Amino acid sequence: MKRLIALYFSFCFCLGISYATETGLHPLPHQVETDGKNIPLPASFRLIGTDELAPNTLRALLDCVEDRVAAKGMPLRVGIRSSKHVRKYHKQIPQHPEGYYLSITEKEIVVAGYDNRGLYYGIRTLKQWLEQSQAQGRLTEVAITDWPDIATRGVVEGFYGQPWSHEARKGILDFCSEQKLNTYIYGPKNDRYHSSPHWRQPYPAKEAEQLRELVAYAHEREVDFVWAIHPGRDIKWTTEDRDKLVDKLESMYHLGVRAFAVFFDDIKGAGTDANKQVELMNYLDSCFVQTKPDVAPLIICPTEYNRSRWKPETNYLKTLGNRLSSNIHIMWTGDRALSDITADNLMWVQTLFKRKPYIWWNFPVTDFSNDRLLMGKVCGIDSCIRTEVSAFVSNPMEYAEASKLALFGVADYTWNINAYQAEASWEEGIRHLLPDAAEALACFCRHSSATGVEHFPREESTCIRASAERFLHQFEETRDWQAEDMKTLQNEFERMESAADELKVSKSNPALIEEITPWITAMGLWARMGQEALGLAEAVKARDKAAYQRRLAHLQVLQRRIEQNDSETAAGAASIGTAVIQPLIKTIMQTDY
Ligand code: LTM
Repeated sequence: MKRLIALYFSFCFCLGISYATETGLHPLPHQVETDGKNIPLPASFRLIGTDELAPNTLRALLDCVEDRVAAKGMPLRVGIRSSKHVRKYHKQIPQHPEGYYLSITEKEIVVAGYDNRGLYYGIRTLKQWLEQSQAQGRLTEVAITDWPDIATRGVVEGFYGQPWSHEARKGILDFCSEQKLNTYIYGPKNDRYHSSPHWRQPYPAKEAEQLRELVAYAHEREVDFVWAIHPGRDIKWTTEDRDKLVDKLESMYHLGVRAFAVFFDDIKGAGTDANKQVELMNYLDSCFVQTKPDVAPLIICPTEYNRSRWKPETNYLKTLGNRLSSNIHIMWTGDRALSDITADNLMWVQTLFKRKPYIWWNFPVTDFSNDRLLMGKVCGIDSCIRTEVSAFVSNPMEYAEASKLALFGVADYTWNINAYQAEASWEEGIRHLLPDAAEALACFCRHSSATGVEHFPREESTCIRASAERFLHQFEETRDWQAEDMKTLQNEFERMESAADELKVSKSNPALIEEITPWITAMGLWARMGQEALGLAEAVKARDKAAYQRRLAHLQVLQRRIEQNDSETAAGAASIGTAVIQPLIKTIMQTDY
């Protein structure tokens, strides 16, 4: 008899990451049924239904079976709900856009999508299942019924600072496709053709060609590419500027773009006029979007894009809510720019917007302090987003590879909210990002997750926080401590030092290691500082002046090396361990002998 697999999760232990979901599939599917029966791994597949497949789906299928297609072999039947090839499975297909049914038995493999994208995602899941089976040397019978909780989910490249490179964007689109994120919004603030001064002009030939390639690349991977314009810094509310904006959108349409957004965030002056913004948006809707059958509904990022920016006296948000065409989406970041997404806030804004907000979540973005890497868990998003938002996109760091850890969590959460377990998803994301040194990366991430922003705190170094606090308190009061706390701290500093070494020689994701090398170096140095600082405390306790001076001198050398590493980092510094580790070490160093 079949049993429904419960998706089990482990808790994260400071000592390392282990376990994850029982299925190993990500994002977590909604229903996985298996009797645990193993069947032989097929050497080849006989494909049925390929005559009706959309090109992207066929490409995904061929990528999944690689060179194992043959006239004889395991039947692999594919189709969308209207296809004759999967008629028998019609009842099993979930009635959700982008949903799919996947079944593996000894007789045949079936992937049946509600629609094209559902079928594409089903094939993606099959690929994961087959890869896992290959690694384990056995294939297990299974039936998966699956669909996304949030219809529109993905990434908004909307940060200040160095925009992502063309290659980094392609990597993000690959990642979105694998993790079933269906939206990528292009809107880097420092692209002068997205914002001022050049938003009125078409892209120069080279950039235009790259964007054309990127749009096609996204399309092939079933990711909707949205191009955003940010005209509000110097827009004039004239027919001339309006026509220039339409011309620019038209030029992007010719590059293949079929979805558009207009951002009015972070501007002052004339551009902030709600009535003028509405008139422009409604004009774009009726005279551009509605005249093209293949263009998606518009998106606006308002000037008052969170509750702390709300000025009731201006009636700005009310005007948008009342006057914007009902099919235009309105973006929203929550209570503040950097914010959890709470039920209260979503209910509140809906009454003004007269529609569900399109969430722009500012995590893991670090443009407000890009000396940090936010490598912590995805948390703080109320589960009511399942019904109360029209979309959910996350604004990442300028470090594309490192951002994938948070995006992995966003993909997991927005796909299957009930099953989401922040810690387990974070662990799995780490394994996905750096399989050959996952434990070392977990150690790194544990100490690199504080935002430094009081109203948007994120946990850091939780595995030593209590010991560090107790240690400091007792040390300051009595020049003594509990042996257990000393041991915990020593162990963690040793682990950090060896994790830094391990990360530097890991091979499974060179792009990630290149991006985060300054922070890895910083972790290694702070780990050594930590060990020396504990030695300094011991010298104080033992009243050993010579040892104290030796330790202090070494700490000062290490401090200079950290400063040197900071000065060699493009961001100006590579900050790590800011919440617990640095305060601990600095306080010990400042203690009088
Ligand atoms: O969040 C929005 C709508 N605008 C800006 C972003 O461009 C920026 O990346 C984030 C984080 O600093 N904050 C904003 O206010």
